Amino acid sequence: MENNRRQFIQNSALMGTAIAASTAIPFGMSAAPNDKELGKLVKHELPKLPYAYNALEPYIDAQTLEIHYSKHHQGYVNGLNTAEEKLAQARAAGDMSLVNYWVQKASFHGAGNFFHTLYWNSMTPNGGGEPTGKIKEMINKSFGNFNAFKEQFFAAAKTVEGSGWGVLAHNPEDDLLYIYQAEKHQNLSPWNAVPILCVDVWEHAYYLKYQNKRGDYLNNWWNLVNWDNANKLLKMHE
Ligand code: MN3
Repeated sequence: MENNRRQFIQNSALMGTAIAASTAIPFGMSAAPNDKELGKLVKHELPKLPYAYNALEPYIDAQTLEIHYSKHHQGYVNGLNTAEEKLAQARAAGDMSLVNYWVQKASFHGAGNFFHTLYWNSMTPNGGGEPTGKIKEMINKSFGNFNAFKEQFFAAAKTVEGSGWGVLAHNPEDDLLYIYQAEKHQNLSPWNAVPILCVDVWEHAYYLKYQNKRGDYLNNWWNLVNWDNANKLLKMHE
């Protein structure tokens, strides 16, 4: 992947948008591959957490946040780096079964890295309350009102089967917001919609404090929602 494209995608994840810069060759034209650039890897790094480990107390405890960020998210970053390195080696060796294996690993860890970055930015110690501005307008347009949205988002996040995410995404085709479930990180993803808010419902996100009570964690999570970030991401799509 080209350096500036990777940087863009990294920045996009930081800003919480999945729109990838199109560096593709226009349809019908052939690319002259630059051999020196092929397979050139740039290491992903764990993005900085935008607040202290204890900043989301009492809703998310410091120990959960520290383990989640420094072990789990770091694990996805490491896994993505490994997968891309092994993928490049497998491609160079022409071993298609290994290529297939490492593409799956890169998808899993890449989506994990993306969603965790959006998750940290979907929360803030000064968050919660009702949305204002563009995101309020879009929620009303897409779901009727804030309470209806809240109910539907909660229901979607609570019922993700196994491990995954509750996701609010903007679909630029009809300019509406949609609620999605993502299983693991990469399954059930609608590729035409851009996530602007997400909540982690893997057990590692809440088990120490809430054990099996995912609904209690989700109820408290509303106190942390970073509506300013959602507004910022919506603005990028205008
Ligand atoms: Mn997680």
